Amino acid sequence: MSTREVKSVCWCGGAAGCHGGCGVILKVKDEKVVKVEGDPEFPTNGGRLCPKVLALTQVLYHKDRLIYPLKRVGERGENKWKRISWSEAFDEISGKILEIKNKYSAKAVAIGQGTGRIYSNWRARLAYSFGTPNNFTACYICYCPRGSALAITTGGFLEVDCAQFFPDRYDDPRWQAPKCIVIWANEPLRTSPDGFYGPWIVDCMKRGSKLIVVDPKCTWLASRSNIWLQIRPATDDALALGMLNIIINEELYDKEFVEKWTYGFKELSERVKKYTPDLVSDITWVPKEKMIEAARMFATSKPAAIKWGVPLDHTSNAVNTARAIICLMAITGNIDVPGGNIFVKPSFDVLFGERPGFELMPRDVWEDRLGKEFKLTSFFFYICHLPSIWEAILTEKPYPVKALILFGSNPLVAYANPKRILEALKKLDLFVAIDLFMTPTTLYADYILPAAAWPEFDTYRAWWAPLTTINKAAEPPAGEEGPKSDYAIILELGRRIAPEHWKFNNTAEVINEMIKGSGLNFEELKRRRIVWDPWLMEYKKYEKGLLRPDGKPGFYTPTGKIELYSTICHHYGLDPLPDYKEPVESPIRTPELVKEYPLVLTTGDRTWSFFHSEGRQIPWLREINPDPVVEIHPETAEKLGIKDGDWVWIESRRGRCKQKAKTTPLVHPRVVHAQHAWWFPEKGPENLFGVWDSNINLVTDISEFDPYMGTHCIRGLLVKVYKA
Ligand SMILES: Nc1nc2c(c(=O)[nH]1)N[C@H]1C(S)=C(S)[C@@H](COP(=O)(O)OP(=O)(O)OC[C@H]3O[C@@H](n4cnc5c(=O)[nH]c(N)nc54)[C@H](O)[C@@H]3O)O[C@H]1N2
Ligand SMILES: Nc1nc2c(c(=O)[nH]1)N[C@H]1C(S)=C(S)[C@@H](COP(=O)(O)OP(=O)(O)OC[C@H]3O[C@@H](n4cnc5c(=O)[nH]c(N)nc54)[C@H](O)[C@@H]3O)O[C@H]1N2
Ligand SMILES: [Mo]
Repeated sequence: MSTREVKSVCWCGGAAGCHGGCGVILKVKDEKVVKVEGDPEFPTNGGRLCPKVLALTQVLYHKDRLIYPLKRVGERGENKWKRISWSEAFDEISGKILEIKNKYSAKAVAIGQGTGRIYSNWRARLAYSFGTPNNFTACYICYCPRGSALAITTGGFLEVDCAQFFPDRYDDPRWQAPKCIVIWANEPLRTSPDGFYGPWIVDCMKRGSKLIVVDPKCTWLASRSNIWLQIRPATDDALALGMLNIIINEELYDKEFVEKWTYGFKELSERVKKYTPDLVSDITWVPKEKMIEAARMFATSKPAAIKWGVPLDHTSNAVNTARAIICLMAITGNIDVPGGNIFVKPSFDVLFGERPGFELMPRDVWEDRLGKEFKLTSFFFYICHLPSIWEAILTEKPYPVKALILFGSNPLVAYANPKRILEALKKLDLFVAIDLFMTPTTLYADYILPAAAWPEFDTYRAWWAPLTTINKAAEPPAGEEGPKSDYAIILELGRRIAPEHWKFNNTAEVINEMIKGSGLNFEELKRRRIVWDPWLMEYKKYEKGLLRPDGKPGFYTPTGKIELYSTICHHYGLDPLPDYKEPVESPIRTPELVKEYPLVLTTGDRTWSFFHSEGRQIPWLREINPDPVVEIHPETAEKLGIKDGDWVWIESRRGRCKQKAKTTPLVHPRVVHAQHAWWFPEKGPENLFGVWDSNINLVTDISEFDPYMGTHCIRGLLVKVYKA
């Protein structure tokens, strides 16, 4: 048979879960994908692809891929399974869920996932429609803190304007390249996070954008920046407040914008007074002169934009850090202007319309979600607080949680304090995992349902992007009996556990319902391939009445202005102004620990080849990054008697793990960068796939929570490193 081509857009279920949305051409032969190429005509990536997508065929047809539904027959973790049919699986699982609901309540069933994925909204709808407020995602430590800070401060979401919403991109006359881009705690080239395709930054540099990079490491972008601020991990809050101090003192802010469109400037000015360049330099290790230079350059280059990253969410002061950075965008008048930080949303609101189902959730039940004390989990994302679930399982406080329905997540490697998480998994009455591969986490499930990968089903994408279709190119292995899309799994479970809300005959009907805001059905959309939302092409939407449901000019906040002083926080009794807090242990907060633990740890800088814990069994990807790597400065290594390539222990007060030292002058002499989410498929289930060997989350902290959001420090902690 000849080879046919299917044009599509890649996403998760196949080692490339990042959120960029690249156009691809899939070559299909005998109902199998045999090759993937970048689509040169697709406006997002223009033909470029990363190694994770290029390895697609090794993922789809890997010998270890889960093919059939499995039911546990041995002890938890013993790896003894029985193959069952899909209908047995759905009936047994839903029967048990309903039993638990009857015995306890719907709250005793937690339904959630890891990072944001293709099916996020349907999956959340499953939880709401069933009646449990315990809808969780990794989002509580990823984007949600920054997103909620945006929501309460500006009423919407902001992203750097790289002409991504114009069909003719950089050639559109309405667009202007940012004169300055601050890359703050982000490595977009490797990560393309949150609907943003990282290489656009390089496209802008070619069009004149100058860079300021805030990163403890000299990244590729830092090495090409005008100013690189080599910050101590987890002190970004202090730096942002210090830059606000300089910009306000030197009167470099946009007076007209501040006057007309912001609320609480006076209070903010008072708050940042104490964050003098000298103090902030002592806190952050950033030389005072460089900080002043960066503040001046950012404030006087117009337009300027800030591209931020997830390390900002990884402290116990995440929301305030984000709010301080949003204040920088706002007081310099860079909001929603060409080349600034522009308002974004899913095209045609296809994700935020009626369908996601929060309206199905009774308010009093919602108010009883786990971790309800973290008020900002209830803005836009409507999630509960994941660490509170583990505690509720173990302590039955404030009420018991007996069942966990877990889509696409590997908590035993991805989250802090994993040994406690394991105790929680073992205590469940029902644990269902939906995944493509057996992992340390799925090993403890009662049922494992095999998920299809993105080339194996039809769906769509609209995350801060034009509306596009993701097109089925091939059957999953084993056809009908084999993996099903998460959509199909959700629909089948929904039909059984919340039938009144899942009256769809098939997934195609649900998709049409979800995209109806575009005025198209899936088949029409597929023919168009890409549909641009005119709302996303407008600038200064706040002047045009495009941001508020009442159609009035202004922002969708209680005061109608950008709230530098947050009335919502005030209402909740939380500090309405951003402030600084040291990480839970640090040279400043716990100086007594420095003697034993002299180095500052940051974790999780993304690699080219892996998406979190995925890809370790994929030959092409593992070849690029065969071992877990901790980066350490050559002088520090020498003092510790460590040579490049040595296995070393990284140890905090909480635990230790082993990684391979890579000496590099690109990191700060007092900072080490450790990779996260390591496990070793080749070590086998009998050794729990080596889940405790190199797992940096044995070292990270969960003892102190951000009062707004419940984040905690997985960066900026104190450690010692020694030869193993
Ligand atoms: N290849 C790949 N891509 C991914 C992912 C993946 O696992 N692999 N994961 C996806 C997900 S879910 C996310 S959230 C995003 C995250 O993607 P990013 O936001 O880019 O986050 P990181 O790669 O963790 O870190 C970015 C940079 O922050 C620096 N850094 C570390 N600690 C600090 C700090 O305390 N302060 C400052 N200023 N800088 C710091 C690091 O040196 C690194 O250069 O990537 C997404 N894309
Ligand atoms: N120390 C430290 N820890 C961190 C971070 C850090 O920087 N440092 N980063 C944190 C962040 S930002 C995040 S988002 C979390 C991520 O945490 P998780 O989302 O829990 O981590 P993943 O490894 O992405 O888990 C993914 C599992 O989902 C499966 N999967 C992939 N695609 C699909 C799909 O389409 N359907 C289904 N059903 N399964 C799928 C994969 O096979 C894999 O087993 O980790 C966090 N953990
Ligand atoms: Mo993330």
